[in-house]
Amino acid sequence: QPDSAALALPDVHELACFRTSPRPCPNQQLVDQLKPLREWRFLQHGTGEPEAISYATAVSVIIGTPFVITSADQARALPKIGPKLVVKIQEYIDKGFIQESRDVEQLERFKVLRLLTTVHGVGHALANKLYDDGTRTLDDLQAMLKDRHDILRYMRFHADLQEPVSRTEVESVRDFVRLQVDKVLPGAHLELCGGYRRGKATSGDIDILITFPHQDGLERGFLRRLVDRLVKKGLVPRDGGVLSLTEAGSSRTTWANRRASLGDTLDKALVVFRHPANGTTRTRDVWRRVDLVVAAWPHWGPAVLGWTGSTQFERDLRRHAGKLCRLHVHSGGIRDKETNEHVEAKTERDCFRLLKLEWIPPHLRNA
Ligand code: DGT
Ligand code: MG
Repeated sequence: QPDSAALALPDVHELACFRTSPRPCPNQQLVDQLKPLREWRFLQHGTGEPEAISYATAVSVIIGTPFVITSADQARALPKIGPKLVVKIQEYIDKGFIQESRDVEQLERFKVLRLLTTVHGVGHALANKLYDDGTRTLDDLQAMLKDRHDILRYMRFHADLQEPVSRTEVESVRDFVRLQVDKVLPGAHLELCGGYRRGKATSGDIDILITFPHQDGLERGFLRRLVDRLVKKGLVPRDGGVLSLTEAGSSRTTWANRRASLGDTLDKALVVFRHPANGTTRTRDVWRRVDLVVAAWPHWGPAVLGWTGSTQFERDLRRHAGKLCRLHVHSGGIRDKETNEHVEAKTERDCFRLLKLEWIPPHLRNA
């Protein structure tokens, strides 16, 4: 097997937290050709399944490859790239496109599953079942899911929520939220995370993290009060605007339980937000998806790190942390796997230091 040393090219690490992943990347056109194939696996198997993850991991390696791939040998020398993918890369090098990718995009099943999963609450499993039962359009979906009142109520926001959100609009929504945050409890710090923080030109939703700097405990109960206020002000519709509200403390009341929990320990509200037209060129208010996440100041670092993404970057980060550092990393904090104790990390840089990683700025985490 050829190795990259023999080809005099830099080694590409198998984990995204050791690579830089810019957008666009040097092999962007190849990556764009592979994206439908990656999505096809997500739609068939779900994002958590090995089939989908291994494909996403391979595409992510290509995103993190710092040179233009010009031969099958170069592709073979990369980690996580299997023989079938090497064949596709060769096809791309020869022809400039990948036929299977074009074919997949034309499949009715692909197009319909893609459409159905744009609806909040419809995952790959339900979408596949609906398709098998004959669902082809959003009208069909609403007819099939007559007893899912959450989904039916949500449909009136759906068209607006499909529009990509520009960076200026993301910032404008943040400013609206900030005004209300200050009314509930002054002194908060807001940070836009997700794709926006990674430099994406447009976002699917708006991820807003909130903390109270140099204070620990002030954030408890804050999110519910904020959401109540947003509803009262008409910025979040009372009827179906709060898609979910989870308070870490409510399900895990004792500190011991909270410490032992593996999942997300942050308070989080997924809402539909009314973005008022005033001050914009629009003539009407529009609906936007906003995730509001509240983190305690001592664990601000892992919260920002966890909500900045990309998903693949987070996945590889957790893998590295668990294997090499014996640490469990999640957006609620970093824990020592042996003692189960939380390790304080106020900033993202603290997290990188704890994980013995070189700093990677957010715009290079588009893995
Ligand atoms: P987008 O919104 O489609 O333009 O792209 P992103 O990259 O902003 O994706 P998004 O908003 O789904 O997620 C942003 C990051 O936050 C991503 O790395 C995963 C993380 N994240 C999303 N949902 C959750 C959650 O429920 N819990 C935790 N801990 N992290 C989440
Ligand atoms: Mg987002």
